[in-house]
Order: sequence, then structure tokens, then C-alpha cells
Amino acid sequence: MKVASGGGFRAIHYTFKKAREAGGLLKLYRAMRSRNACKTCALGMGGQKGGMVNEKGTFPEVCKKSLQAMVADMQPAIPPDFWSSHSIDELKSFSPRQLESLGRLNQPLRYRQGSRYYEPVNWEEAIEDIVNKLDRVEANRSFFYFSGRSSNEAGFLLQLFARLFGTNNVNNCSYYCHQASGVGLQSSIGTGTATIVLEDLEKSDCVFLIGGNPASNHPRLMTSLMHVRRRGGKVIVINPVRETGLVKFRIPSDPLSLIFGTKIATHYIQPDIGGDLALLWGIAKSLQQLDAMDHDFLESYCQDSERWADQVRDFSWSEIEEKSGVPRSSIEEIAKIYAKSERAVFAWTMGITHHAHGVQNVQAISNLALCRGMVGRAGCGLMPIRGHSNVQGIGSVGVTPKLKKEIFQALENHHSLKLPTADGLDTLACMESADRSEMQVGFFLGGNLYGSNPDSEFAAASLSKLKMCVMLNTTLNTGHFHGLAEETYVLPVLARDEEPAPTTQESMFNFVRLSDGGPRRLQGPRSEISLIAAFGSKVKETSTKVDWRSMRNPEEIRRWIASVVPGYSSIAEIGKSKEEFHIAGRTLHRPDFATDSGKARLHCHSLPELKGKQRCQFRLMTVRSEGQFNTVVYEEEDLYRNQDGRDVILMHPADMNEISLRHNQKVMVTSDTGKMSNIRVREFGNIKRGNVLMYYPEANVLVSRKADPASRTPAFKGVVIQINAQN
Ligand SMILES: Nc1nc2c(c(=O)[nH]1)N[C@H]1C(S)=C(S)[C@@H](COP(=O)(O)OP(=O)(O)OC[C@H]3O[C@@H](n4cnc5c(=O)[nH]c(N)nc54)[C@H](O)[C@@H]3O)O[C@H]1N2
Ligand SMILES: Nc1nc2c(c(=O)[nH]1)N[C@H]1C(S)=C(S)[C@@H](COP(=O)(O)OP(=O)(O)OC[C@H]3O[C@@H](n4cnc5c(=O)[nH]c(N)nc54)[C@H](O)[C@@H]3O)O[C@H]1N2
Ligand SMILES: [Mo]
Repeated sequence: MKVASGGGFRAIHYTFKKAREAGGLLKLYRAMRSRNACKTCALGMGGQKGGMVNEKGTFPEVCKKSLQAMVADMQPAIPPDFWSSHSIDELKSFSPRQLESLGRLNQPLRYRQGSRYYEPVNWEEAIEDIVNKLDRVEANRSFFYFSGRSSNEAGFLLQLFARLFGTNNVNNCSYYCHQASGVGLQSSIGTGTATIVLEDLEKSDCVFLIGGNPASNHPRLMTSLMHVRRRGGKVIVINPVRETGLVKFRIPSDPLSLIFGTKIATHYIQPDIGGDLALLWGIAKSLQQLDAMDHDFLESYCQDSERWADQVRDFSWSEIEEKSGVPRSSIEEIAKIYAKSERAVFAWTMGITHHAHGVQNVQAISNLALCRGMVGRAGCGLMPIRGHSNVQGIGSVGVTPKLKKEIFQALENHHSLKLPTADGLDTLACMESADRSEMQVGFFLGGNLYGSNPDSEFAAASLSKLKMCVMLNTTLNTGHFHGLAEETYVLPVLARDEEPAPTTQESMFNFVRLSDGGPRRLQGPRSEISLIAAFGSKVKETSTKVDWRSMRNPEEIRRWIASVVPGYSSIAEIGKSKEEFHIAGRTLHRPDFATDSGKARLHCHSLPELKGKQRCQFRLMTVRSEGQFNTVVYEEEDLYRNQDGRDVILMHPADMNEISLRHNQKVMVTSDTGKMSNIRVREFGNIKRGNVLMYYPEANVLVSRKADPASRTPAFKGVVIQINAQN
């Protein structure tokens, strides 16, 4: 059946289905309502108000992904005899979905080169072996990668361990995600996160939603967009794909919306993949022609605005139209709406950051907001829609190659520590260094570095050159079977809602939540914090530098965070007071910019040529389906795009016609990095001509390692491919 709206009864029906898998509705409901921050996206749910409650206190805010993540954690353990009966080669052929549904990890596993199997080992042996290896490696030949799922406390502790061990090779999944937002915003307004809180979004009269699919990836944002529409506000979507749920969505917690559906987009603009930069400059040009700039604001609070205005004038409409793929009339139409808006919010996701010019995209969004004075007031501002539930917190507490000056100084001065000063490497640089055999050890807190990396063949080759790789995970993923190091350890950890003591997370609105933790579901896994503290106390280089025993207590880690991380002082008391808080100095309700000059800066750019314009070439985006969370696939189907499997490439029917392809025909897809065969080509009228869509992580075979020089983020959405029929 063709799906014509997002959300709705299907989402409710799904809840009951998942409840059966979890052992009953009441059990699942209790788990979902426990006082823990939601495990999926960074919109921010749960915490002390209880699960399924957002930052405005609205209940019930349910999303399918959070149910899936919860039910996955409620799975029984993988049986101990599994490992002797399934070889690594066999498990390599398992799909991400098969691996996730094998169950929870509950005992440490070890693989040694030459063997065909993982072997379960006991905790003491695993830790001793790993410590022995760490004691023999030069610190700068190790690197630490963090996903954004772990707590602030675990993140802080492991980066501290890495620095005391002697390396700044500390980075998180953000380099493959929102790094361009952080770098772009920092260069423009002096802070790298959202300038607004959730209430502001609902007060705005115009929301730009650029390069994201929140209907599927941040479903609870849809409630806010519905409120904007109901109050007469405009929602302008900029996306090469007409995403079903952005056109119409049925919000499960709203009876009227549930039955009749809510129209979300008032305007839908379809640029070519990578065409946003030209489009954003085009909107500015149109504003200039309408004389709709806020000259007073530009004069008082911004710098470089004259140079910027000159450049706006200099771009020709023909260049803008050609490089954006959007006709001038459509650009002028949305510029007029923006010109009338009094409180506009600009929100964006991976369609903006996953490009070789991602930072420029973000700067251009910021330019557009600044030129009408939309930053530094309530009800309007800039809003990168973050990915992982605690990716922002992990970054705040120091999981970055270079520590913020304040953190570095406070650790050295107040805590009398000596920290390394050599430049640390970003994620891709670590992978490239491993490929040159310069790295010997990888240590990963969560995530799936193999699966999330561009150029899968390279990723496997590079990781397999390591002498040792240690991965702390809850469930299995492809990274546990591809690119195995000479010695590989998989260490099972507890999920957030199983932690023995409360931990904290930071939402994309800079709000710090307290998760209570809860009873463990399985014997075997250890808490991330206790495990990191155990390594800290045993590794020679780190053992005497900190009292690691006290660091087993998250209260003590929070005292450290409070004393070193800017804006985080309230975290010291949160365990007792239970008072969740907004981080000081982040929300910008006044135009006080934390740049050196105190003013926001407008940036100038040249417009990149649209890629893939030769005959038989197409621009490919690699995106998420409705049934997955990053490299974890819960369901093979993509409900909203009406696909029953993931081995597909979605293409406009007119493009198919032009190169004589039939619906469902098997094709080979080739890029300059790799090729995939036996892919089914599917008619998909919702995508703009010349552009095609495939699913991540499988399509990482095709994605090149060329990255944005400013953010080091690969162009996961900017791949040029060719398609050839196979039969
Ligand atoms: N259900 C679910 N939720 C998730 C995740 C998940 O995997 N599943 N992952 C989490 C994470 S870590 C993240 S970062 C976010 C990701 O959230 P999104 O950014 O929404 O995720 P993507 O699937 O990468 O989708 C990108 C969207 O950008 C559009 N797009 C592609 N190229 C371009 C372009 O050049 N220009 C424009 N304007 N648009 C383009 C695509 O059509 C698609 O709608 O979601 C988080 N939430
Ligand atoms: N081609 C392409 N590549 C991409 C993207 C894309 O759009 N296209 N998106 C990029 C983006 S935005 C991101 S964020 C990255 C994602 O990169 P990662 O964050 O590295 O990957 P995930 O798939 O989210 O990691 C999933 C694993 O985390 C573990 N896990 C879950 N919960 C916990 C926990 O509480 N503790 C611990 N220790 N482990 C846990 C589970 O074992 C699970 O298998 O991928 C990037 N790669
Ligand atoms: Mo992400």
C-alpha cells in the first residue's frame, strides 16, 4: 500500500507490535517512561520529567525509533555457544539487521589473527591483555573514537584517560555528522550550537527546514512544526526529494492531526544535490532587490556586511539558477515570504553538512539569518538539528582533538595535570594514518567506525592494519566483523537506562538532562564509567595521575566537569538537586556574539560547479531509511519512500527513460571509489531529475574520502555515479 503521510495509526500499531517483542505493553511502557534521556536523536526527550516528555513538558511524545532502540536493548543475550558455531566469514555476510537482532552482547570477546572465530574471554583476562598492549604502545600511535550515545561522564572520563595516556587523537562521530555546523557557526557567530530553545521554534512565524528529513529522523520535531502551521506560520522545505512526511504528517499525540493529517510544508523547493549554496545566495540576492535587509542590525552587530552585500550584487541570476537547479521565480517567491517574516528559524541537517562545501553552506544560512536580524532575539535564530542523543554533550565535555582553552587550562591549573600539546587528528585523519600503518591501537566507545566511514573497502583495509582494536558496544554491528585488527576486543557495556548511578546528556537545545539509570537487564555487561576507570587505574602511564577509584562515581566526574567545562557549573549539583538546566552562554536572545570583535561575521564564497553534469552521470545522496538508526538497521523496508528493501537506487522516471532503464531492472552503480552490482533501480518521481538516492551504510562503498577542508566531513551526499544495466 502506498503511504501518503508520515506518522499516524501505523506508528501506533507499530507500538503494539514492538511491545509484544519486548514482553508486553506494560513492560515496554515502563521502560519508555523511566526517567532517562531518550536514546535516539538529540531533540531531547525524557530525563527527570520522565520518558516521552519533551523540553516543553508535552506528553506523550513517542517515536518509532526510540521504541526500536529500547526493544533492541531489551533483547536477551547472545548465547555463549554462538561464537564457536559461527565463523567470522559467516557473520561477515550477515546484514546489519541480522546482526542487531542476534541479541545483546554480554561477555567480552576476543579475536586473534589466524583464527576464524571470536572467543569469549572473562573480564579479568580481557582487561589484563588490553592493558599489557596499551603499556607497550607509543601514545601517539593510538586513537580514540566516540559515538554520541554515551553519557557526558563516560565521554569526559575516556577523553581524560586518552590525554593522560599521552594523545590528543580524540574525536567523535561529529566529524562525519554536524562538524560543518560547529565550524560554520563558530566562524560566524562565535558559538557552535543552536541559538534558540524549543519554545523559540514554536514562536516563530517562518521555519526554513533545509536538507533534513525530520519526519523520519526527528519525528518529535513534527509536533512543533504543526504548531507553527496552526498559528499561521510558514514552513519552507528545501530538499531535492519531496519527502512524504514533510508534506503531510499524522501526529500520534494530537487527535485531529492523527485522523486528518497535518500539512507541514507550505512551500517545497527542490534544488539539485549540492545546490543549496547557490540557492541561499539567490535568496539573499532577491532580498537585496526587495530592499528587505535589516541595515541597522548589520551596522550595529555585524562585520564584513558591505563586502558581503557587494558579492550578493555581483552574482548573476543565471549563475545562481544554473548552480542551484532552482528557477529565479521560485527563489523570489520564498524570499518574499522571508522578507515578511518577523521571527524566522533556520533549521538544517545532513543535506547541508555532508558536502565538500558544508561549512560554506552553514555560513550562507547564517548570513541569511543575520542580514534580516534573525539572530539574537527570542523566537528566531539558528538551529542545527543534531543527530545522536548525546553527541553535543560529548563534544562539550572535551571529546575533540583540541581541548577548549578553558578546559585545558582548568585541567592543568586546578587539577595539576600535564596534558599533551601535539595536534590531535580528526576521524578521517586517524583512519588514513592507520592505513599508513602509523597507528597501532584503536579504542572505540560505541558506534561503528567501519560502517559510518566513507570508502568501505579502504575503511576495512585501514582498520585491519591495527595491532589492537577495542570496541565498547551494546549490540553487534558490521564493524565487529569487517576490518578486524590483529587482536580485536568487543567489550559489552550497559545501556543508559541500565546504569547503576545517574548520568547526564545534553540536548541540541543546550539543555542538560539527568538520566536515573536503572536495573541491569543482563549479567555480564559493565558500566562504561567503571570500565574506563578500571583501564585508568591499571595502565602504567595513567595509573597514578588521577584517583581512578573515586572516578567510578559519576558524582565525582560531574564535579570535575563543573570545574572545567564552560557553562557547565550547575552539573555539580544535578545528582542531588535533580535540576536540569540550560548551559550558560549558549542561547542567544540578545545579539551578544562571542567572537573576538563581539560582532557576527558575514562570509563570502564562490559558488561550486554542480557535480555530475556529464551524460550518464548522476548526483547520488546516501541517506537513512525510515527503518534504521545510522548503521543499525531495524527493518529492511522504507515505509515513507515505499521501498521494500535496501538494495535499491531511487531515480526519477524521466531519467530512467532517458538511459533506457526499466523499473526493478538490475544495475551496476559505479563511482570513482567503488562499485555495487545487483542493485534494483526504482522509479521515484519524488526526486529531482539528475539526482539519485541510495541507503547508507551499504552505499559507503561508493563514497569517496574527499572531505570538506574546513570541517573534515566527507561528501556523503555529493557522490557522482554512473549507472549501467546488468541484463
Ligand atoms: N530514524 C532515525 N533517526 C535518526 C537517525 C537515523 O539513522 N534514523 N540518525 C540520527 C543522526 S546521527 C543524524 S545526523 C540525523 C540525520 O538526519 P537527516 O539529515 O534528516 O538524515 P539523512 O537521511 O542523512 O537525510 C538527509 C535529508 O537531506 C536531503 N538531502 C540530501 N542531499 C541534499 C542536498 O544537497 N541539499 C538538501 N537541501 N537536502 C539534501 C535528503 O533528501 C534527506 O531528506 O538523524 C538522527 N536521527
Ligand atoms: N554514507 C553515509 N555515511 C554516513 C552518514 C550518511 O548519511 N551517509 N551519516 C554519518 C553520521 S551523521 C553519523 S552520526 C555516523 C554514525 O556513526 P556511529 O555513531 O559510529 O554509528 P552508529 O551506527 O550510530 O553506532 C551504532 C552502535 O552503537 C552501539 N551502542 C548503542 N548504544 C550504546 C551505548 O549506550 N553505549 C555504547 N558504548 N555503545 C552503544 C551499538 O553497539 C551499535 O551497534 O555515520 C556517518 N556516516
Ligand atoms: Mo549524525
